[in-house]
Amino acid sequence: SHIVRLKDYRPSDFLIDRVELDVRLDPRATRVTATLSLRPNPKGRPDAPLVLDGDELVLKGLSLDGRALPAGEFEAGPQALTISQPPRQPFTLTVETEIDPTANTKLMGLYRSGGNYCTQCEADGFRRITYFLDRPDVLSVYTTRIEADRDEAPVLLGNGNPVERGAVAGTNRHYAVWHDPYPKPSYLFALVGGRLGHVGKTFVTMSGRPVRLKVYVEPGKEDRAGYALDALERSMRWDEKVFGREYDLDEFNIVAVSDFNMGAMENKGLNIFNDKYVLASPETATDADYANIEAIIAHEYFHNWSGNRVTCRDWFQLCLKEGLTVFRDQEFSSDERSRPVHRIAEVKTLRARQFPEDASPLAHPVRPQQYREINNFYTATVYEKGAEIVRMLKTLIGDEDFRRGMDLYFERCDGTAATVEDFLDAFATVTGRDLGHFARWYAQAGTPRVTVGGTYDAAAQTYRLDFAQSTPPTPGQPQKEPMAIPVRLGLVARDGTALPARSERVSPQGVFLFDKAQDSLVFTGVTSPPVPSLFRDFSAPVRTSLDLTDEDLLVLLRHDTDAFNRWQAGQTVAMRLLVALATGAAAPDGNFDALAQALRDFVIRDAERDPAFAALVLTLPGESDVAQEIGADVDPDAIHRARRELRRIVATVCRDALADIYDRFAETGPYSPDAASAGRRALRNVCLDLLAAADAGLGERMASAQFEAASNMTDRLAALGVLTTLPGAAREDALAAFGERYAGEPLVLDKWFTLQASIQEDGTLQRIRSLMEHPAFSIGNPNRVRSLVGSFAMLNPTQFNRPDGQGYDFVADVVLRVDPLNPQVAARLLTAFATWRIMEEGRRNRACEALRRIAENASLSRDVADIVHRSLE
Ligand code: HT7
Ligand code: ZN
Repeated sequence: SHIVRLKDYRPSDFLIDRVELDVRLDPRATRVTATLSLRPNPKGRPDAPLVLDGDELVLKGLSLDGRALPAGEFEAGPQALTISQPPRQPFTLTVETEIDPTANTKLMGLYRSGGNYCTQCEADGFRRITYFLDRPDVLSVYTTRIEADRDEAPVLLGNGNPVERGAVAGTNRHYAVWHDPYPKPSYLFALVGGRLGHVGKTFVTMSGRPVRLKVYVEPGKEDRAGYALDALERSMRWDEKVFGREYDLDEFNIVAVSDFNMGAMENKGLNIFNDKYVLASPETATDADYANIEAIIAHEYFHNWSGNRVTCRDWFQLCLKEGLTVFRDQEFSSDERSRPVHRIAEVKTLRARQFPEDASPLAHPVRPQQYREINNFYTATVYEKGAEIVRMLKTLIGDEDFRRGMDLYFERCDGTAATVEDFLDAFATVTGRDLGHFARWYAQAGTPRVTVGGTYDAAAQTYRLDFAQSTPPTPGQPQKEPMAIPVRLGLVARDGTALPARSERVSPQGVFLFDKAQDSLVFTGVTSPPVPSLFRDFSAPVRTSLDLTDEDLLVLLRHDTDAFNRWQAGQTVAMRLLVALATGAAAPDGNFDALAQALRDFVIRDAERDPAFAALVLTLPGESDVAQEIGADVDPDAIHRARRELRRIVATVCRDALADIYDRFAETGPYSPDAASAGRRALRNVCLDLLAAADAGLGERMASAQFEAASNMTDRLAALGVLTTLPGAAREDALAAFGERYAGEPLVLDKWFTLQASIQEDGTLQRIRSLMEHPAFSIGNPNRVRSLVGSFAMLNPTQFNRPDGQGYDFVADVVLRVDPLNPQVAARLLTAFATWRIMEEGRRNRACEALRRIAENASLSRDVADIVHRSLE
């Protein structure tokens, strides 16, 4: 099928300055009349035909400057409307289409969710509403009139500011008119009609303008929307303070819907959210849910500047808005919570999602060069690695120049559709630096590996670090150039004191720019043999091989001033042991005890000071992290056994300390989702989990008691999570009780589906098959499919990768079943296969067979066909 290439970009032949939409909502036959003010683009081809995009559209009427167009002057199909001889001066085109929102199971364009009407237009869903130049570099001012039955849709929302509302005489219908003065691309269009409750407040901006904020939810759930509203207000204040960005409309509305392909959508002035990222109460949401809500509310709000006021020229520039906005939401969460704890969480996500993608057949540059289906490029690479690039830029140029560069970027590019070059140019201008080499991060796929060796010269009192880097081949990029890698570093003496890192090649902020294949750095005046602390705060998205002994690493775990590297040191030692255990390589017995004892000392000393951080230190690398580290011929069962064994050893040595914390950290007051309280719960629940690893009987008793007594969802779910790892009646009873208690709560049942899908036992596939018959499960709802089947594929390495191939076959069957309904959800589920090539031969063959079986299907969507073909390449 057709490939779109960055190098083929050319401006649109026509522009649309104004759009007037009249949308008459009806469950099966919604009428859309679009009046488009068109003109030839001076940058376009002078004699080009006008080709408007469409998708499954039925044309009902067409006129040009008020004259109905005769049949011979245009051609209309479901995918395009072509006028071969359009006027060469400005003209008005009126296009009438009819669409069926009830039949729209793809959840792109106008569709229904829980009886309400809503839209999703990014990336190319607007063409499912009306024929249009559906590309991000065509910016228009929209006026939208929405009409609907009063009973069916008492609430009518659009982009921009409300201008008028009223009754339709002689009917039970009413209408609302919205006007958005800011030119925007079609992907930011939205409307909502339905029965909704709301919570709201007024926000006064930095220049004193009042803005009405509202969060709309299913009626009766208003009491669960308060946290989202609060997070919105905090985000708005933060963006003013940290980036100087003020909101620009009279209203800001958020609507929660229960059928949504992704997390949320930043439509101008009318964000639409997956309700999972809005609704929260202590009884139904965990601490992690609260943190996600805060982050996603902030993310979508921040898009108002990074994405909406400055948008993308074409979809290859997706990271321009997504990477930058993830960076902004990460900074917000770090300021609102604990910075080091949040940084560790970011890196865990990057390693769990982006590193595997970058090492897989689906690897692609942060700015891809080509695509078949753009919806498959909303990836961890574009989002998470994209954010890391912005962070590296800030690390290299410093905080002040970063802010000056951001200001210049917003000033220069406001109201335009920009490129990555425009972004980098702003920083090049304020710093006078050439960022050409740095720009390689956008173009070259794959995770660089940096190897570092250190040599101490006692006589000369010098310490030398030898750096080498290489980036593995990725699809279409067999050879790689060296990257510009910022290495934040320091030196630590073996007694734990910080040593000065004197070198003229290290910036005052402690950053060394490593931008060649090999380089060396010599520190002078080093009075004792140091332990290097490298990539502090994870200063670059690379993998590292350091020639540090476990003993050196335990010095860092204990003493490094950089919290990230304290955590990293413990993880590195644990990873070495896990790899040794899983691959049968020798690991001296002493090392297990050394790690376990270091962790015990750490817990006794540091748990009180920062419980959230302690919880992270006590959590060993996950099974998929170990699989990535091994990298080839992976046996997931061996990794599972290894991790269980190391957990048992650590937990046994730390047992008394863990039990002590568990008792001391018992919840007393009422639940509060703040980071400090969440940190105490996180640590206590990690202790519970480890105690169960040391002694299953004790774990079962403690977890059952906590499950019964819990006063909030965080503690109840954590207890149930521990119980699910322990086969027996206690587990089954608790699962049944939980299922009954939350029978009317779909979002809570999603957690219940996920826990059961994650059980690493032979019976899990059967359990999932039965749960697919559960009344709360629905194959058409993305949250349900992801929580039951997606979790199985992504979070259950031993069962998804069963040696008999049944896990692969099951997921392949579900992909084929979902694809005709919702290609985006099917394609995303299929990405679970991306790691198939690192498996041992037997599993590899089974996975390949399952992929081939999918590929052989004649009627695959473009989304699934694209993923399956790239996975097999
Ligand atoms: N910008 C939004 C992306 C998105 C999306 C993309 C494809 C299909 C459906 C979608 N829903 C939302 C979300 C964001 O990154 O803010
Ligand atoms: Zn985004």
